[in-house]
Amino acid sequence: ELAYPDRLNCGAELLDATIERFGPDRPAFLSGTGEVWSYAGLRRRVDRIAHVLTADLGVVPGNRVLLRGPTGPWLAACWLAVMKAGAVAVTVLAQQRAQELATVCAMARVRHALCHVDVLDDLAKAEVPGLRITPYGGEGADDLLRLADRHPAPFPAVETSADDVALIAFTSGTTGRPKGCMHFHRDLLSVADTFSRNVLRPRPDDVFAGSPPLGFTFGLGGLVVFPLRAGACALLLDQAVPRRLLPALAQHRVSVLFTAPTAYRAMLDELGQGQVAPYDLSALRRCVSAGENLPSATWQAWYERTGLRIINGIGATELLHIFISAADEDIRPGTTGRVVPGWQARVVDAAGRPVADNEPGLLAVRGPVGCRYLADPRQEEYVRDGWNLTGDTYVRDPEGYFRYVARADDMIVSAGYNIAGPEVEEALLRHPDVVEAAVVGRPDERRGQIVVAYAVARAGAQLSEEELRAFMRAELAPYKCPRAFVFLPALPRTATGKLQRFRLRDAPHP
Ligand code: 3SK
Repeated sequence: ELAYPDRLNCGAELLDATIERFGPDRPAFLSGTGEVWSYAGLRRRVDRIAHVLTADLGVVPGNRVLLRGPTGPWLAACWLAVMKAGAVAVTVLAQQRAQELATVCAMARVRHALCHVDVLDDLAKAEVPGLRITPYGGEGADDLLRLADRHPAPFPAVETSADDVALIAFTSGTTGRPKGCMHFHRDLLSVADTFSRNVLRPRPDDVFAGSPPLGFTFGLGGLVVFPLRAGACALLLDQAVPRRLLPALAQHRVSVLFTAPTAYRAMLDELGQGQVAPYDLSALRRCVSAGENLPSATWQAWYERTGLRIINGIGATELLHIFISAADEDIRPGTTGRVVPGWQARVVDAAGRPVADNEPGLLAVRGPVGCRYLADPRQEEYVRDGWNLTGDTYVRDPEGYFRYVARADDMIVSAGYNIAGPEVEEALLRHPDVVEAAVVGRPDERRGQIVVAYAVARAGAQLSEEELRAFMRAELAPYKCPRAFVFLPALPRTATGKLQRFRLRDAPHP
């Protein structure tokens, strides 16, 4: 049971309390350009920005402040300053365009924005009424960092309540209609004190890195909240695409990696099959995968290539971070893991009744963080009887392991058979020349739906439809085998890397 005091500021806990516990001189953040920020240096910058927010910009507790910029120490410092100032951070992705930003700002009633100069244009074009934009990372006299230099540190954190809203994180899910998820100060600590403390088990000498952006709670947790809570250090890389991630992991002796299955596959491609690994990954001890289902073929290939056992997990923006996972000897490849201590999970039917073990049903979760949509009627669909319905179909086995079946709306019904798209995708990925795969149902007069496979072939491979069809026949029961195959150069994904199957379903039929 997690117990936090009524007065709690997560920014103060992550920074000031960590400094008290571990001292000020340890490294907190590294940047891709070789900067090293100690905890003391980070606090100095955070406190000065908090002074700018409150004294110069007139931000008061509860004001919503949009944060927009490339992943890096300054973006993380802005987030911590907003926390310490008692304001509410509204996080977005640097790739989001004017129209999307206008929607988010209107929904969250954003009045202030701290925006990196490189991505100012789209925010300016959004023409948000009454929005005051403060740029950072530029040369102007009005630049946040200039303004910050004029203020002294320290900044005493605003005494927020544990259940004051600290963060509004937007999710467009895989369907494209944004929802704002409100999270409290205590929520941000509780994900560190459940998944991170109990499953990941970081050490103060760890160096974290990864690809999810800080505007995605997977990245905010994995690259800011978890390392700071543990007194560890995070390498904050802009554009952490697999090609750049691997050399960075070696160069900075990264020990904890957060990324998604697609990136593990792309890194495997980069690592190749040779006897000698092209990058020294000897410091790496924890590899976390979430954001999407991790096929066992990917888990196995990573294990064979690196000797490291991927810690799979499922999380949600609605619930902030990971709630089912397993590490070390508890890992069962092909499953997501067991419920994280501090959380509860079960599999239910459409009426919310628990189904028997080994039966598929909807995943229902509850724990220290709950879904609180910002004025959205979809709240009633997500939360039923106090349980959060994540929209995933899962099976639980008698030993408490949860196995992913599909997103509830990704089940394909063909000639009366229920077919889980991810199972067919896993089979496609077992072909050595397939690097990415997606499977959707296409309406069909005779069968209701047919299975259509979309595949990305390895660069240079001569993979034909006939060969893939024959391969699939050897892998799966005939009713699950795709009836149509489409080769694409890349699959459609959200800015956070999630596969958008609806775009394949809605695309004109090949
Ligand atoms: O959306 C997800 O898949 C996710 C996974 C892990 C942690 C947080 C999130 C939002």
